[in-house]
Amino acid sequence: MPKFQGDWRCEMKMTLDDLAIFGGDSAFQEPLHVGRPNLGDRDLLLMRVNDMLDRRWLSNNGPFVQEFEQRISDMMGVKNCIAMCNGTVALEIAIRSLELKGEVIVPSFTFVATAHALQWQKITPVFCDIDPKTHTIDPSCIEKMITPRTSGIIGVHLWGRPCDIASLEKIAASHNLKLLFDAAHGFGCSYKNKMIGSFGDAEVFSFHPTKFFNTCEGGAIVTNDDALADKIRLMKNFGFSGYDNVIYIGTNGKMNEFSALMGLTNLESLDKFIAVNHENYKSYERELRGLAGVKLIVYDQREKCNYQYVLLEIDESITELSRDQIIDILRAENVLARRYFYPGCHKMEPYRSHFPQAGLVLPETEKLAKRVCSLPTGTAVGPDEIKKICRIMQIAVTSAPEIRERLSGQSANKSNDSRSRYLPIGGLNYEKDTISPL
Ligand code: T4K
Repeated sequence: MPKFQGDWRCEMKMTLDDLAIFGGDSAFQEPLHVGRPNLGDRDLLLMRVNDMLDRRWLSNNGPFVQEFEQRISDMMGVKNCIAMCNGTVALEIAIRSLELKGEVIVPSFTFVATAHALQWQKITPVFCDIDPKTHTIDPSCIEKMITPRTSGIIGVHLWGRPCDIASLEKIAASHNLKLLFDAAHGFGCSYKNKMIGSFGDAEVFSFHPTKFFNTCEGGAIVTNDDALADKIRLMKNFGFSGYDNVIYIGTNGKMNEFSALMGLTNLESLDKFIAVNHENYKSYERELRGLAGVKLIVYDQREKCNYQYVLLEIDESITELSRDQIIDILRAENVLARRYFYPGCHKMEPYRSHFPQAGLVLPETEKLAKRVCSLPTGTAVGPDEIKKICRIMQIAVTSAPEIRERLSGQSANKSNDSRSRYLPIGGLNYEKDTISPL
């Protein structure tokens, strides 16, 4: 049985038999999730809750929402912020207010909400490949996808790393297309030293609990276009312009007062959240350095960054273990690593039925979707947990041939047993649960 050298504490795993997937105790008693919410000062939060209750003003452009919108505008250096009930509805309203129609070019490598926000309004998402270096939409692939039906481009600042905004602006201007950014991951990040939030015709944030900054549920559209902002304000409130006067078709996209006060409170701790994320990122970088076939994504040190995603690219041809095998090993240890954003929107319904050949023009998306693995970070983990997680990865990768052999023995033995013994941790059957049709 191989032994492993290095600096580990007493609970550190040392041999293959220590791995939970082969019968050892799980490294963590409680699951370590990707996307645990960052929470600000509880006393301040409760004081604001009391204010809200005293005022009995719970929604409909209340004082906390107004204060929240002003704070975000000031932070981003953008003229208008319209707070919303979540990022998906914010995307839908942004798309509608920009009068996008026909076809819109989007990356397939994103959370499915980006594509759904279009499809929901009977607009065809045309999936574009990504630049493998940045994971964001590849501007050099866009022009050949433009048709007479194309009305816009949506770039996604994935993992908080900005798109190649300058190139996208150039393409949009030369083809008279609208440019919208899904900035769900981009809160607190910058591009060329300007905060994300003021680019394109509009940008959309998500403030979901899994995001670096949350308002329970929430989102916002930010834009420097005053006329567009007026339209968005109407649309998110049924089209009401004063009592009894509806001047536009609208929906209910309003943020409520609790979300806004949660946001105001969390905003006061942003620097702390970033510092923790950054320290965690540096710990992962240190602990994984030199591990062949495992690459941690890099953030541009010249820019502001929220370090919310500790994302690995696993090159199976070097690790000799697939990304999924490594995730299985981690999950057995209660480290609930995720495959964001496998398998790519084009392989989810309804898109895979609409465009069964889409993969042919998405080679980088398909390659990356098989490699990514997102690890826990945020205020719920620290250096000790990270050391343990990385130790598990080291054992896995340095003993790949033996692990593969044991895993294939296990799956042979499992043929009479419908569920793996470590599945109850997440209960996830990847292929079945993640791409089952509607
Ligand atoms: N565009 C992009 C690029 C996005 O990433 C998203 C959302 C959107 C648009 C749409 O914005 P929203 O409409 O959501 O505001 C999650 C989120 O539901 C989703 O908001 C997010 N992206 C996406 C990346 O992740 P799941 O399926 O991973 O969520 P779930 O329930 O598995 O939670 C993830 C982990 O977080 C779990 O391991 C547990 C932990 N967690 C979660 C919640 C909700 C907590 O510890 N506490 C919590 O309250 O989709």
